[in-house]
Amino acid sequence: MLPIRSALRLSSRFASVLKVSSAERDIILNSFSNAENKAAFQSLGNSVPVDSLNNLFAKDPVAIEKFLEAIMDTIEVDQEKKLSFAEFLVIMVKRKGVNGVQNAFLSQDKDRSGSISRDELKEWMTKYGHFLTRKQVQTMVDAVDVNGDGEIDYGEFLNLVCQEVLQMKSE
Ligand SMILES: [Ca+2]
Ligand SMILES: [Ca+2]
Repeated sequence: MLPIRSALRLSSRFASVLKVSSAERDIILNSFSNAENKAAFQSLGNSVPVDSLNNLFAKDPVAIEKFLEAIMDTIEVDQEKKLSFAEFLVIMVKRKGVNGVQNAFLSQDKDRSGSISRDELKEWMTKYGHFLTRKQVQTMVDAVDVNGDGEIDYGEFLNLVCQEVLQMKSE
């Protein structure tokens, strides 16, 4: 069972600026699919504002998939300790690859709207032992909802995994 508190860390634990090593920078840079995004990323420097990175990745979801595939082998997750929802997703990517995560995402999109609504997220979290109030669910969605439509789409979902990975690397 995962404690509620760890799920809620999602919204508060992410630093607003990430320190990125040169190796990680290269991986991220090589992930972007066009010169415009590459240039925009390069202009961010070595301390990357999370919001800026989010916005770039939101415009280029394929870049997140590439980035995750490239960086996953370098990630170690201590699976004995209690996991947050984001850490759980990272482990899923490690085990099943990015496609495995896409399937997991799609399987929770019950109404096939292409995104996870608050109710769908609430149900998903309940399955993993997180019983969340409406307000808690809203906080989680707000933390990853880049385009502000109140739901989590696949790009935003990948973004969440990506942020967690970068956070793990910088700890
Ligand atoms: Ca949906
Ligand atoms: Ca959204």
